[in-house]
Amino acid sequence: MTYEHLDEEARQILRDNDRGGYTVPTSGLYPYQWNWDSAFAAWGFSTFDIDRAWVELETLMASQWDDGMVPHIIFHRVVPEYFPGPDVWGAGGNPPTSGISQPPIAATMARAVYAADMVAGRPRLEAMYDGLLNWHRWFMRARVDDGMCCITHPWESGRDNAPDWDEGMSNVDTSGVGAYQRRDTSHVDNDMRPTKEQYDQYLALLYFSRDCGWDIETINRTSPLRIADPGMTFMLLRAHRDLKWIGDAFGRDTTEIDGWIDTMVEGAGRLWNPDGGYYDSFNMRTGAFTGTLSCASFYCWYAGIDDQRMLPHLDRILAAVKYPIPSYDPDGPGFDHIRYWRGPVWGMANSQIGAGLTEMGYAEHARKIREGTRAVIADHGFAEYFSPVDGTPAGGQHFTWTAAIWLTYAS
Ligand code: 2M8
Repeated sequence: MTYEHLDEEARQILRDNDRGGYTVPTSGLYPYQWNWDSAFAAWGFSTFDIDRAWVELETLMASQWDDGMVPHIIFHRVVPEYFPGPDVWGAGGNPPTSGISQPPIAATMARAVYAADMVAGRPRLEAMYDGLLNWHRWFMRARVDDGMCCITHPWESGRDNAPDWDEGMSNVDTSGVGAYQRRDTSHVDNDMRPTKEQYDQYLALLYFSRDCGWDIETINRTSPLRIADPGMTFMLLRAHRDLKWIGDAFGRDTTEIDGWIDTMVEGAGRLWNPDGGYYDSFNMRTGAFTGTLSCASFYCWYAGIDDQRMLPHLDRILAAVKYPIPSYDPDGPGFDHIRYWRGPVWGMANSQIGAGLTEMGYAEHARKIREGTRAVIADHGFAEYFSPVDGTPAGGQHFTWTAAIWLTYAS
């Protein structure tokens, strides 16, 4: 079966969501530049407009903070459709930005874009290297404890309302949050989004870090939330490996990155929950695993860790759902097939897990995931996410990263 019409639709989505130098995830619901969405967008653009692919990454890196952080949202043109906007974040910047980061996949995607443009792209990749290195250095200083990458806000993980954060978030004091007007639920059904209680917690945490003046040391010491996330850990480890590859290609000394890789391979091992028998999140404040098997648990292969112990979980889950891979274990107590990061399928996560499986030689598993990703998009369109049970398209439509991974991975 050919999907030429869908290839063209996917390209059109990227063009439609292009705001000139950066791509919004979808109009209305997410009207700004998001960090890891942009990296996926660059990968998608690399299949048909290589210059535009580089520009996407260059625009992202242009908003890097002096301390090395690359923010999770860049508010290029302030609009009323999204809350919380730059006034709430109070994090400064020109254009203004949020005060946290997001999964650092830009080095991985820069390498992928370069693979499509190895001659003309060489100086553009080289120009990006120092910024990426500084960002990774920031992560090692600000977020990595004992080799595990921690989040200080669920928004930093990209898996906003994953059950991983439930217990940690229940300790966040929301009494000072006050009244506010959410915008997301005016674009999307309530039952596909985080709850009001979770939004209160997101805001309370945001205010907490803002009141710390976004100072890393103060936040590290005092934030009520600090959870080591297998998703962030595996993606950062993967990105370190890709950054090292880039550095080596330009004859840079990559000894520092080698050290990070060693540290994080060890740290990743600490995220193995022996009771559950899977990679798990770990609450640094309580010293306990969160007991959550999620799509992030399957990122081990993507990080270059060949761990066969995760395969039985994958087999069980592949057999349990119509479309792989649910963002949270369908047998878990917090599973909800339609509510955002508590169960739905995310095509971009599949592309990462699938890449890891392919690289580790698990071709049959990789094939199933790719075919399932192709089927859910072909059957239900370019939605933000989908029910793993029946494919119901959910969240925003005409979605950038779904279009991007269609072009690069699923079609
Ligand atoms: C979602 O997160 C934003 C906050 O960052 C939101 O709900 O307002 C997440 O799915 C995140 O991973 C993603 O980058 C963002 C834009 O697609 O939306």
